[in-house]
Amino acid sequence: MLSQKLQDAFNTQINKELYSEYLYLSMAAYCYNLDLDGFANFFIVQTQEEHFHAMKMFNFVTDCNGKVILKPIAGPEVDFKSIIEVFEKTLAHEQFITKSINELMDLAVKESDHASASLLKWFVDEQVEEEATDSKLLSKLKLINGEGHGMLMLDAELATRVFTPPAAA
Ligand code: OFO
Repeated sequence: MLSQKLQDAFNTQINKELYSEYLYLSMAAYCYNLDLDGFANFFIVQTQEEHFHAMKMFNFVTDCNGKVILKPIAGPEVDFKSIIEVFEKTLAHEQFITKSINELMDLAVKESDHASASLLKWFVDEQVEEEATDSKLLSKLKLINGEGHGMLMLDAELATRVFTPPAAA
């Protein structure tokens, strides 16, 4: 049984995960408009991951006999200056999500809610991976200055990304 405080915090986090899905869909659209279909594919896969994150929390709240309360999803940014800016914003967004997950974990620990803490451990680990992926891509983009032959190689590499739901999910 979730406390009211934890239930509210999970519902807020579900909204943030769904907003993340929406933000990355907007970034995918931007990449398609530049004919960078591989980069677009990277963000489409990211939307699938974010949807998975939201549903993982959705299922947890309902399994705990809690009430999922879906809030309005804000409109994401639609105009970007460059692909480098897109990845700067992606990394900044993931850092914001990491902070949010950590605060949720702090609350679960404070309330000695072991089930919530166990679920959130998965998200803590996932955020390390997400930030590392975005940070590496941003570094590569800066190395090639977001242009030229390097961009085509990176685009081809990102075209191969596929969404693989974690086995235990
Ligand atoms: Fe991109 O992260 Fe969800 O949680």
